[in-house]
Amino acid sequence: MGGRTSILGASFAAALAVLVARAPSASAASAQERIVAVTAERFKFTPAVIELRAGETVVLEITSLDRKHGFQVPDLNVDESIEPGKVTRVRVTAAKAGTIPFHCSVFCGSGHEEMAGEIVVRP
Ligand SMILES: [Cu+2]
Repeated sequence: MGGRTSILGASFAAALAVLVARAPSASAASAQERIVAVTAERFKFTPAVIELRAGETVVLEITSLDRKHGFQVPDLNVDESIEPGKVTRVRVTAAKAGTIPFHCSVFCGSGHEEMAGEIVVRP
């Protein structure tokens, strides 16, 4: 319904030609897109390693178990706030194999600096 999907071309890392489209919060994944549920809590993401195959599109459905966090993927120009009680969807399509780090971008306490993970793209 009037969904506006912005495509962010991300060629920041030369080895990783990756496209990310932020899914509007109202739009669910389409049939062929795999959904990966991700939780954020002090001071970790679960799963901390998100695996996908090159060329595959996944929709991350991120929820907080406690307080406000952030989901930032600098290489993909993604920085979403993760509000308690809401599902934040981030659509990721990875064209090439590689490792893409992500971390919490909202200070959430003494373990905030360790709140991080990786998207691992298999060939
Ligand atoms: Cu946090």
